[in-house]
Amino acid sequence: MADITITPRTRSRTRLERPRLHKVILLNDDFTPRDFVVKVLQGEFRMDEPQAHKVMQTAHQRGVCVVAVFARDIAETKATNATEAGRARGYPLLFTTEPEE
Ligand code: TYC
Repeated sequence: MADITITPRTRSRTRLERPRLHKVILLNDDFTPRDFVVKVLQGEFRMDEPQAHKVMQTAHQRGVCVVAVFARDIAETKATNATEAGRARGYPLLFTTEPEE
C-alpha cells in the first residue's frame, strides 16, 4: 500500500452567510387611487394586472401586503422608485423594505 501524506489545513475556511433577502411592502393609505396603485405595481414589479390587483386589494383590506422579495439593493431601489411615482402625482403611496427572517 502506498504511503499517504495528509497535509493539515493551515487556514480555516470561513463559510460566508448568504446575504439576506429583503421584502418590499406596500402600505395602504386613504388617498391614492386603486387604479394608480395597480399601475405602479405593474410598472415597477413586472406584475400582470390580476396579480397587481390582488396585491393592491390585500393592502387595501389588511393595511399592508408583501409585494415581492429581492436582494437588498434591488428591494430598496424598487421601493424608492415606486414611492416616488406616487409622490410625483401628489399621492402618499408608500413602499418600504425589511429583511426576511
Ligand atoms: N385605500 C386606497 C383607496 O381607497 C387604495 C389603496 C390601496 C392605496 C392599496 C394604497 O397600498 C394601497 N383609494
